[in-house]
Amino acid sequence: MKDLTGKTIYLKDYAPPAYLVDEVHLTFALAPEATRVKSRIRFRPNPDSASRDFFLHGEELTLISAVIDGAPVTPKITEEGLTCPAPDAPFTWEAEVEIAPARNTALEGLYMSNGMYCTQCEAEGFRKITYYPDRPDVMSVFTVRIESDLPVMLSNGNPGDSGPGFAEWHDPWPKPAYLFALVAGELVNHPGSFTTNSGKDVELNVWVRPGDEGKCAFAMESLKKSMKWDEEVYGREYDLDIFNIVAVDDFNMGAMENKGLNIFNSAAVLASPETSTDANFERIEAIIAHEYFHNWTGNRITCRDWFQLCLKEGLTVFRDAQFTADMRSEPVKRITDVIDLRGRQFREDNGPLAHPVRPESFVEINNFYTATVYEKGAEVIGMLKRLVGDEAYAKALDLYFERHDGDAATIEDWLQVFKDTTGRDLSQFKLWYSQAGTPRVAVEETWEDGTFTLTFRQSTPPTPGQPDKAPRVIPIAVGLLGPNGDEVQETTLLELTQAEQSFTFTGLSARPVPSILRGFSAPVILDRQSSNAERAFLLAHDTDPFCKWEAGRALARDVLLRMLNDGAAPDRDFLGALAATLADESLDPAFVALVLALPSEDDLAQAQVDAGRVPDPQRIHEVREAMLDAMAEALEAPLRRAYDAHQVPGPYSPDADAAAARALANTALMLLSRRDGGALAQAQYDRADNMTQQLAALSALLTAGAGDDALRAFEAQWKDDRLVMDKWFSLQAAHAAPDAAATVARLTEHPAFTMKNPNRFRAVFGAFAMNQAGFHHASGDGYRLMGDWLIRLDRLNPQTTARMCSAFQTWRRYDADRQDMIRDTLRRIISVDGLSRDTAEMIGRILDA
Ligand code: 0A1
Ligand code: ZN
Repeated sequence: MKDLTGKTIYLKDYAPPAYLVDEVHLTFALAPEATRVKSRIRFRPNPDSASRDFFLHGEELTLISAVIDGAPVTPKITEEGLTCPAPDAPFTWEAEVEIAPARNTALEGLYMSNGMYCTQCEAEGFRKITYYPDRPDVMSVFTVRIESDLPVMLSNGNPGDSGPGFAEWHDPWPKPAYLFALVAGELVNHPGSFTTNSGKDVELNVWVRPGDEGKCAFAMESLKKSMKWDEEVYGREYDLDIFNIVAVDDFNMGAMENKGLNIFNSAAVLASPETSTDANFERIEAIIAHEYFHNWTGNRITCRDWFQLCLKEGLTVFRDAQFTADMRSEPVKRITDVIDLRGRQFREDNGPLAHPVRPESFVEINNFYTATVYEKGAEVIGMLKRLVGDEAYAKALDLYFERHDGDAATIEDWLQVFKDTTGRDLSQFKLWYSQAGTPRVAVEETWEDGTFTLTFRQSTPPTPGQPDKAPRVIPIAVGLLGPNGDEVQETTLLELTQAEQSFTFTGLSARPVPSILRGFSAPVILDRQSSNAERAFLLAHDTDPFCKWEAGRALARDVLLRMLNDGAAPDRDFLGALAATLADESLDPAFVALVLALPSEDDLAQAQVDAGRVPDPQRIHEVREAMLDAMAEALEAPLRRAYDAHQVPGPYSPDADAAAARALANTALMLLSRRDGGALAQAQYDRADNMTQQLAALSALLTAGAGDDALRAFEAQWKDDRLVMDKWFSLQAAHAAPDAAATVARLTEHPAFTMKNPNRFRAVFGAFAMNQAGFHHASGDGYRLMGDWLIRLDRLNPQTTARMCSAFQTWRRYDADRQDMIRDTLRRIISVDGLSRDTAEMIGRILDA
């Protein structure tokens, strides 16, 4: 394969910067096609570096002038930046460059979205704004002046002078360039305020396009809750006079934690009962919290280099998960996080894109904002907390904040505070940061003379570049149940450190049933031979909500696999266990809904691969559908009762209890609609006054084959709301049908389809990639269509294209025909002239491994 992937950067090559920056002054004269950026930067030689090579990053910039200490200079310019002789003493650099935000479709650097100027600088976007040492270990104080006729002009920090045609901002806290932000446009704000624990008043604003001001209240409340929570739980206060959030429609990710000026994908901030589902509300609350929490874990303590990305992301995801658990239901949050982890991170860890939580090399850092860095990174923190205990965790965090405030830190720094707090040797634990792959833990049990023994064996399969793996420390939370279902051993933490290790429990009067990996205490795959009777027993009796749900899930997987592999009929005992769960009124309805949800088609495909089979996506779809039909038939009466009993009266509220009731009612509706031709769903559709009810009804109508009218009505009602129309697109692309590729092709011809908006592109192609039977249809039409569109998108937006390439990461699990067709598509993409470095790296990795 020809090498299109460009230069590889290695962690081991880290070298400190030659020059540090004390102060930056930036002046922006905004114009869509020709924005002028003037910079005045105070540099000083870094005493910790022997190098005096003066290099500034810069890409796609037109240099107008450059001056050092008042004297014009002529730097040498390459595609990556500039070099220039510089004094071995403090000096002032002044430069002016020109950029064209209106032509920036990559949405990195300074760009325009619906007439509004905005920036995205993480990870390496600042170099598209001006020449600068664009690396996170260079932290500086920024002062910004914006010149334009637009009414609202924002940047980081606190507001300074402003007047007609200009606004100034000053951020007193040193920060790396990736946290720089600028916004200018015709915006309106939803104001609020917060008084910190030490009595400081902070002005809060959510800025949106005119017309969206009615959708800001929930984000504002979420922000205040986050600020309070971080004070109460982590002792962290906000540190500026003002905190601004801005919603933009065109954004590659969810949101960005720029200091004092968070920029959000509008999908992650705008909320109203009519236009947002319960899941949207929960996600918005979590993302607002995530970005806010970054103020301490990311901004005040940042990363030394991009290999340390998990230092801020793993910790911040862990903190936002704790927050959601506190605001809502802890068990439900844990179970949904595990479903997500398995669906995205385990899948990544098991294929050609596998990489350690702290990668050791990359070509394009934007390709490493992954489920592994974020979600597995958060799991690693959860394990550390479990191993050292809550109290030591709290102490270690206090020490982390005290010791590293203002630093650009590393994973070594992070682990050192735990070592210093607890005296614990964390060298084996550190393997979680360096070894890729999901450990498999096999467990066997014996019962002899009143002694119960659990023997664990761990192993991690090879991953790209890492053939052999050493045993890790794996915290395994275990409880034991007696034959009558009572707990005879409460949760205890076993520390597995060897390849093979046994633990015994004595003093038991009868052979217990073990409940293993409680709370999903480690991100591993547990292999345990168990009977379905025992699984049903655990589903009925386990006191640990995660293991209780997991028992039901294992049961479902087993009966589905027997249907797939042996042509078995839907299992009566399984249906009985579901009926018992439905009848148990002591359970949280959200939990019941999770038990009723079957493993995804992708999960089943992976389960088949694990059993040495080649998955047939079409057949998996049919079998899963047959099981859903059987559930609808066997459980009709209790489902109907659950549906009726969980209608939420009164005006819509997004709180956890109301959302839980709707989750169960809508799960019941999906099943009931398989048998009534969609009558109940149509009735719900017609009376729905909120998006959760409306969308669930529309989806149920599609399942019932009776959704055409509702789809038209929905489009007519919501054609002017971009975020709601994304749902309309995505529901159709996700709906499995033999001609799914044709449906998707038709959707791309809809006047509202556009490649320029990442949300819209993902609504169609992201949903299609999740539609296993449609995307992997034997004709190969799905692969070709996806390939065509990724090639087109790459010219506009490399980042989003590269992320979408992961649709192909499981390709080696399929039959030879499908593999050939996918390989052809991947080769077609990688041979495109001028393909981006982002996409080239992704396709190269997917093909090579
Ligand atoms: N740091 C942000 C995520 C983010 C990363 C990269 C971006 O552009 C390439 C944008 C946002 C977060 O964790 O929320
Ligand atoms: Zn983050």
